[in-house]
Amino acid sequence: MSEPGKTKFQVDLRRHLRETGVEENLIHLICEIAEASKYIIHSIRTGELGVAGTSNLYGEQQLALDVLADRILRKRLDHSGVVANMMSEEMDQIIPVSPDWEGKYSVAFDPLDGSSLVDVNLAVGTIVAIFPGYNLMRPGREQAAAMYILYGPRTTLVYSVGDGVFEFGMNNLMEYTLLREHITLKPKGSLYSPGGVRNQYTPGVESYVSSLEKRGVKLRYSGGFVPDINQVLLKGEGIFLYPHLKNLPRGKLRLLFELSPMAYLIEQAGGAASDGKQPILDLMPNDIHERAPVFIGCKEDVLLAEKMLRTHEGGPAAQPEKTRTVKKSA
Ligand code: AFP
Repeated sequence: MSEPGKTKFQVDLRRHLRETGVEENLIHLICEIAEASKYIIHSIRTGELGVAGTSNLYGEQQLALDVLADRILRKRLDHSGVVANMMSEEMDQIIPVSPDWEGKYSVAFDPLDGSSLVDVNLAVGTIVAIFPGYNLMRPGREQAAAMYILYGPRTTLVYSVGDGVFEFGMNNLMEYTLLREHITLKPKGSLYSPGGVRNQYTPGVESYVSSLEKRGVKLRYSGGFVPDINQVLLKGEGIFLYPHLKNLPRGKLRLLFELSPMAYLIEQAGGAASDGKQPILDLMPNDIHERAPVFIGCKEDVLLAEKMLRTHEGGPAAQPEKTRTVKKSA
């Protein structure tokens, strides 16, 4: 990871996006989301922690902060002028914004992932998937961009538009300035974040986690997807898993606005993200709130998980690397 020079270090988000040739509407969208984060920070620091009284479609009590963060982002996206459709974890349907979708983007977001951690003062985040055009129900590989904002001891923003992963930090003027560029993961890590309750692990997952422990890999798990993924990304190593469980066969995390954006960022950093059988980014969502198991982080650690699940739980054998037959030109 190259340490940016002094001038690069002072580059703010909009200037960086311009200088890297990102399309104008996408620049505007990413910057609008960055702006919204300032109001979300304010609501976290000062907001009521009480329950909003409403509940989302999972029957979970919506914390006032969840609802507030959702409203802040929806309003920003609504008025941005560059959004066709949007979808939030807190909503039960896709929200149309503009029928004229040409040159616009559709956004799926988790406004405040891990919100239940705020009242114990742990880090939380906003996760955003950005697709070109009007259609959100497509594999994550088709994203135009993915980003997250981490509200921790420092507020940081990580994004990719498909040309590497970049981290920005919020300075005392509440501007995001460049901290790291082209963040990359090692092939194998020495930390793991095992989600779910251990006695609900299936045989394949149990043997995988035991193999990590035998290897002396350190356990690091905060209960927040954003800080836990951020740790893997910025330490340049590690694996996060929230697997299929005996009591949760599809795992816990949502494909559209949690797994797809994070898988996009981790793959851009040279890592991998799988549901245990295939890349997360190749999954076609059938339902807006579809969940999927996830193994995400260093590529070798993810491939080992897939191998152990095949051994212990069956499933499609690994396809031999297709040898490309080059047609001889006539
Ligand atoms: P909440 O948004 O309901 O707090 O859940 C957070 C989360 O979806 C994700 O951020 C964590 O990785 C995962 O749940 C933690 O789940 P467990 O509490 O079951 O470990």
